[in-house]
Order: sequence, then structure tokens, then C-alpha cells
Amino acid sequence: MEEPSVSMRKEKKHVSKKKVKIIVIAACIIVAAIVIPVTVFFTTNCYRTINYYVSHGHISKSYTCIFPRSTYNYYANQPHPRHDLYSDWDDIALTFASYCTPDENEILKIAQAVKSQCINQSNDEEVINALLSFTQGITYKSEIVDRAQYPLETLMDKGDCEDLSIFFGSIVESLGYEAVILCVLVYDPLEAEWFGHACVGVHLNSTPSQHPDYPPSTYFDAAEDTNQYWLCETTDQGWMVGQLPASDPSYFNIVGYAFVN
Ligand SMILES: [Ca+2]
Repeated sequence: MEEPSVSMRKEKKHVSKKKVKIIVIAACIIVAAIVIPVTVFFTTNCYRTINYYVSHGHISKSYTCIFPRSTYNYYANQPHPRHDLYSDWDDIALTFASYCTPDENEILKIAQAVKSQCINQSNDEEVINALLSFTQGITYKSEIVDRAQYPLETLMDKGDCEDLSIFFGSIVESLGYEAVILCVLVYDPLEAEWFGHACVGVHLNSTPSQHPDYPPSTYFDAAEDTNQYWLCETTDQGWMVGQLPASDPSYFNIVGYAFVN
């Protein structure tokens, strides 16, 4: 067989170099087509998956919240009124309530998504327990400097009792339920001292009966109406509507309140 000429070998080498160049360029285009949109997505959107329960704590679900980072920034740049300037508990509760955003479309979207996964969506107690479990799923974060947050800030950054109560009050009201932010003094028998706490009361037409301590169920009775606002503890997964978050009723003293609206 005849040996390939020098010029043919050069031609072959040139062709294979050209092939490699095309493959490298194609690979770069594919990587850029994936990386650039993903980078743009994560820089322009907030994204967090929350695990929670429906069917009164029996069935696990999860929901991924996605909303524009500009919406988060809008709330982060709003004034953050300080509650520690007040000594009156109703004023403190009013300050917390001023952070509630039930009219925010992203809050309504979350509330509707959580409700849509309930087994019986016409059962108000199940819906409230699912919304409560979702709020608990955000998880508690203690603060060195105590500061209240808007609900979408809490969704992304976590929060303490008032922040989770503000979030929960907002998603509950966005679906048309009536809620009240409660300031509470809770007695810790181990430490032998009282500490300040915040939780939420939600009005239901019937007595909640699905929590493990039932009966009884515990409610707050506001002076302005005849509604029963059933207690909702937001800081830890498992508490359900109507359940008293204290080992003894005498350890739980509601000292201030404000309506969410
Ligand atoms: Ca806080």
C-alpha cells in the first residue's frame, strides 16, 4: 500500500484540530446556555423549599416558594419600627401587627398553595393547621438584637416568635380568616422566671379538636367582638390550633393583642 504523502498527513491533522475546536466551542455554548439562565434566575429570584404537614400532622408535604428578589428588597428597605421602645404590651402587639402583609400577592400565593395540598380544603381546622405547620417549617432563629421582620424577610432569613407570628398572621388573613397577634408572658418553671413571647389567635366557627391535648382547646377572647381566637404557636413543628403552648394554664398570661388587617 502506498504511504500517505506529507501534505495528506498535514491535511488530516488540520481537520482533526478543526474538529476539536468545533467541539470546544459547542461545549462552551452548551455550558453558557445552562449556567447563564441559572445564574440570572438565582440573582433575580428568592427561592426556598419548606417542608410541612397536612391532615393535622399526618401527611408530609413540601412547597418551593419562588418570588422576585426585588419584592424581598422592597420589604428589606421599608422602615422597621422598633417594638422595644414601648412598655405597653398592646403597643408592642400593634407594632408587630404593622408588619403583617396579608395583601401581598406572594403571601396569598403561598397560602393558596399550602391550602391546595390539604386533604379536606373545606375543613378550616385542617387548613389552619397546615398553614401553621408551614410557618413552623420556616424554623425559629433566635436574635441577639431583637428586631421584627416582614413576612417575606422571615421566609428567607428565618425568625423568632414575633417574626413567625407576623408571617402566620399574614398568610391566615390573606385567605380571609381573622387573626390577632398576641403578646404573652410565659413562665418557665425550670428557670423560675417569666419571659416575653408572641403567638397568634385565629377565629374558627367551631372548637379545634385535632391537637393532642384536646380537650380542652384554648382561645383568646377580644373585647371588641364575641369571636374565639384559638391559640396558634408558631415556633416549633407540631403545635396545632387550640393547643396551649405551656405545661399549665397558669404559666401562660396574654398581656397584649392587636388585630391583623
Ligand atoms: Ca425578630
